Amino acid sequence: MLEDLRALRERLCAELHAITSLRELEEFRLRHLVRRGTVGQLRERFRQLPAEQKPIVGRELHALEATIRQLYNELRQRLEAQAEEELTVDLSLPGRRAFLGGRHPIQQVLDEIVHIFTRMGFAVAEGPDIEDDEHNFTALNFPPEHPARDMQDTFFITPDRQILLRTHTSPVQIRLMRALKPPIRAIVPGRVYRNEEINPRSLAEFHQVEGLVVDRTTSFAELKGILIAFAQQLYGARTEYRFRPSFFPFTEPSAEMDIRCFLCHGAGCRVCKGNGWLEICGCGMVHPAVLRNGGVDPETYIGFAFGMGIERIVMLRLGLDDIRLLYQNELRLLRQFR
Ligand code: 2NM
Repeated sequence: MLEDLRALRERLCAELHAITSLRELEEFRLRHLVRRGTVGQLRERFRQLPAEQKPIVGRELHALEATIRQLYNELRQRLEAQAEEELTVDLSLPGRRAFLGGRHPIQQVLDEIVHIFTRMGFAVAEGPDIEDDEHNFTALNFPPEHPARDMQDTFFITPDRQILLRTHTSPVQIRLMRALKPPIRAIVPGRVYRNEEINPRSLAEFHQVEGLVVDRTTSFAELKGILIAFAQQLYGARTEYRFRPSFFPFTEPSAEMDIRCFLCHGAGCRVCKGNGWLEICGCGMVHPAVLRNGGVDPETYIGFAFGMGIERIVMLRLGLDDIRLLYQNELRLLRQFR
């Protein structure tokens, strides 16, 4: 039996040596280390030995069992530690990129316009969205019965129609003239409100940038020069333009600036509605009555002003055919224009 025990020790050691998983190790335990297993059967044989053989064989059997159990326990600890390591995070894997968002297309165009004008020496001014009739209409030379003062066009806040949501950023220009001594050279970006039907081309809330220059010596020629420089920076250095006579209550004379349609280059298309030109900006020399209402002497000072809608520029640039797309916070759209 001593020979058998030595052979068995060799075999079990070799088996343990070949084991690489906890599953195989458990199979080893069930095969050899339980009462009905190999070791259990050896004990059974040991009991039936003649008494004089028992001391020697007993010592050998005990040594075999102790050795195998120790090897078994060491291997088990090692495999368990290894399994745990496999479950933990692999820090060397690349991370998942976070979506950081970005500036809204309207804000991007606003920022770009503000940048072009600040490089030409303009300051940036802002004012309240809630205004009174005096700043929004009266001081700007709108007559009492002007259609803009109609409920259909303006959101009034008080029943007497004295407090309202500004319909343009021009009331800020009145505030500027009253607060500052000329020369004044400022642009006013901001949100404006009009009681309009909501459809693919118009919303009741939108954005404008207006500009105001007041100085002793300025001119319609300087107004044109500034708007041409602006248009060629925003739309491209070779952009063609034209000025057409127009009318606004707060400027005289007044004009509208058009640029060549960049889609059809004048041939006529869907974007320019067939006439080859895109209307981008209104402008004019500030009416003497408006200068006076702003506390500026029209005998000493000359002013010019201009204004443009931002959403229209964004739509032309991005090729959108529905203004409402800009206000749906639709990430599939916004992600394309970061
Ligand atoms: C426009 C077109 C023409 C304008 C006039 C003034 C003010 F206050 F100085 F009189 N601010 N903005 C103006 C002139 C705005 O927007 C289409």
